[in-house]
Amino acid sequence: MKLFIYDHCPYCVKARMIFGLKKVPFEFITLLNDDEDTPIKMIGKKMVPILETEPGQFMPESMDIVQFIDKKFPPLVVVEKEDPFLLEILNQARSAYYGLTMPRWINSRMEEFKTPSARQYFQKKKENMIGPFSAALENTENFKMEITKILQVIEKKMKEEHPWYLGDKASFNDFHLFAFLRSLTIVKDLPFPPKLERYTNDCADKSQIPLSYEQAIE
Ligand SMILES: N[C@@H](CCC(=O)N[C@@H](CS)C(=O)NCC(=O)O)C(=O)O
Repeated sequence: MKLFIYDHCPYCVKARMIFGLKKVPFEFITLLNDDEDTPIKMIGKKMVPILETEPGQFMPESMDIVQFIDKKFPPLVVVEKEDPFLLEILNQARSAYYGLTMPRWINSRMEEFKTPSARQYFQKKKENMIGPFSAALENTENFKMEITKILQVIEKKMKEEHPWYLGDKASFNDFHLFAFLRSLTIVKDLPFPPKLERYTNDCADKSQIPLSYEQAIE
């Protein structure tokens, strides 16, 4: 099976995670960020992740992909539960989260940004959403403070002895939370509280998705 992704994309992280957790072999293909034709031909819009379930058959939507792969390769490993509190917290983090990550992603070594036109495409599109990247970079310290507070709130919800957000089994929460945390590893000097740091490293190992610490940007 082929999974079409961008490396930075948190939704793609959710889809990649289930393959890693279940050790299901797959090929992932990183599209250039300004390649509109490939995804539009597959699913009618420019959006990833996209899973090619059979040759010529395409499935969009990260959490649909998670459920599809979990069911296709038993036993089930994911509890289909979401904590409304976590969803709310992640939602509150949105502007600081994108303000920190988006202007850094285009300067990373991620494959979807390897051409100047791919970087320009992303910048133009996302600046319409969050405003100028230069202003976001200037606001780094404030965004970091906001995210730090949010990480501390999440840290309090994490139980030391449990590997997953809800306990012993992975749930939808872990897909949302790990995708969020992995994105933030592109930000240099944004320390995670200890339980969350262990959780992030564990999820990365278990799902075989590299973090971005090595290419973190100030
Ligand atoms: N609901 C979708 C959202 C996917 C999504 O928003 N993907 C972003 C990348 S993170 C995308 O492809 N946006 C189009 C673009 O960036 O041009 C899912 O969960 O898969």
